[in-house]
Parts: sequence; structure tokens; C-alpha cells
Amino acid sequence: MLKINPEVLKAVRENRPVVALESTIISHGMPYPKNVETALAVEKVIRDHGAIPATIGIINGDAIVGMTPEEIELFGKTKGILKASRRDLPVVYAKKLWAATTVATTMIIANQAGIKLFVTGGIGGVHRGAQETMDISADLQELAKTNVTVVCAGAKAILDLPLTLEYLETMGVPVLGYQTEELPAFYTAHSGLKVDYKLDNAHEAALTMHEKEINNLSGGILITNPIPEEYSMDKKVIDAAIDKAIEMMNEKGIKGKETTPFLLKTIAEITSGDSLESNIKLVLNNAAVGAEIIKEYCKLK
Ligand code: PSU
Ligand code: MN
Repeated sequence: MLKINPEVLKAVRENRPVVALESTIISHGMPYPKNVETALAVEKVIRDHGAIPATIGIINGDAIVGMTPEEIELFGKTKGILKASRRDLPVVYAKKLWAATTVATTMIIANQAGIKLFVTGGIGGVHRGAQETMDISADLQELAKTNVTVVCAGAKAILDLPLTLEYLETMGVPVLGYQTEELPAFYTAHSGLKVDYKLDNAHEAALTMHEKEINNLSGGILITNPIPEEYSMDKKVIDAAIDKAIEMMNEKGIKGKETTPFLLKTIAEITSGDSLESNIKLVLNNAAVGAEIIKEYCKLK
């Protein structure tokens, strides 16, 4: 069952700006209590920019659209909350479980609730070594089919970025740079790879969403927004931390859905928390940009 909070429901019906947010970043992407502080701060940034936040998660088999601060606190604190991607949803609903939603499932539920834009930190993608492991995040397939625009800070170098771009191209997903021509690499603004197109401002982003919709082009749009220079990490430091974390992951034999949470946690440990601080700052920055884009989009309706 979809449980949409009344404020969010009213805003969607009245064509006022709503921004969806995911809960895997809370339960599996950051440690407590920074995860909860960040989730609440992101909601505040969205409100300060004149939009309404809707954090999405699954409680007792109900998809909650617009979690309360108390629910966010529970998602941040409770151990053993599942990480649910598309394949998990039927079972989570049938067994009435608690589950954090990934980019893929947040897109699915946002779409069902009529929310057009979703803000996060980073998306899943084609993992390094995917030629052997076939580890490709279900987020990419979801971007191919579900009509939600995702604002993120690019994809981090725990992934194979060139292969991730190839995959998105094959799936017909526009990969756009917010005021940049370069694909941002999450902890830094630079990957050395190009996005398909640069968006000059929020209005142009909104127009692109609108054109996709009126031309019945199904699927998502990926808007990549670089981390502000002052919060960006030193490329050498972060690259070394990522390589080390991947080495540790292989030694421990970590696979499948544990991969991304393990790497995030290990990179934060190796960098003594610096990567976590960058992660928080880039999500807040994405929230501001996402709110501006959805405000412009609502004006077009
Ligand atoms: N990237 C991040 N932080 C995150 C995630 C990705 O920088 O928290 C989470 C998102 O919820 C994303 C998921 O959808 O990890 C991808 O997991 P997987 O690779 O197992 O599909
Ligand atoms: Mn995976």
C-alpha cells in the first residue's frame, strides 16, 4: 500500500513542487547519527528553497511517501532494515517488512505518487570488474523505464564510470551536467568524462523534463551536479582510498547488495571521515538544485 503524507498529497494535486528523497542513504549509506542529521538537513534545504520534501521508505509493508522525522530517526538507528531494490519489493510488501529504498525503488514509488523529481547523492552503476561479476545496479534499468528525474553528484569511482555511461546511453537515458560539461565523480567535480549535454540553469532542466513528458519519451533523466569546489576531496587521496576499499572488499569476498554499503563505510574509515563530510555537503547542494528545478517545472504546467 502507498501511504502518502497529506502535505505531499495536497502539493502533488495542486501542482506545487515536491522533491522525493531515498532512505537507503540513511540506513546503509551513512553512520548514525550523521545519517539522520543529514536527512533532516536535506529536507530543510528543500523547504528553504520553497519545495516540499518527501522521504520514501517502507514500514510494515507500506510504502511511505513523506516520512516523519520520527520515522527518519528509526530508519537511521535501527539495525537490520533491508535494502530494497526492485526485485525485493513484492516480498517486502507480502511479508510486511521494513525496507530502505534505493534509487531504483524510490523512483518507482515516487512515480506512483506523482512526484517527478528525486534528489540523492550518488546512483548505483556498472561496478568495476562487471565484465566478470555482472554487478550492474538495478538503478540503471530503472532510469531506463521510470519517468522520474534524478539529481545526483555523478557516480563515484567505486564504479566503472565509462561503462556506466555506455550502459545509460544504450538504455536511452539522458546524462546531463548541471552547469558543467564534465561528468562529476561524486567526491570530486572531475572524472575526465563528458556528459551528453550541459544544462545552463534550472529552467533549462525543467524544459528538458517537460519535453520528455509531452513527447511520451518514457524513462528517467539523470542530472549530475558537481560537488562545490570547497568541499571537494583531493583526487589522489580519494582514489587511493577507493582502491584500498575495493581491495579489502575482494579479500573479504563481499558481493551483491552489500558491495555499495561496504565501500561507502570503508572509504569513510580510510579517510577518517573526510569522505563522509564531502558526501553530506554534496547531498545538501543537490537538494538546493533539485528544489530549484522542480519549482521551474511546476511553472510550465
Ligand atoms: N551511492 C551513494 N550512496 C548511496 C548509494 C549509492 O553514493 O547510499 C545507494 C543508493 O540507494 C543506490 C544504491 O540506489 O546504493 C545502489 O546499490 P546497488 O549498487 O546495490 O544497486
Ligand atoms: Mn549490485
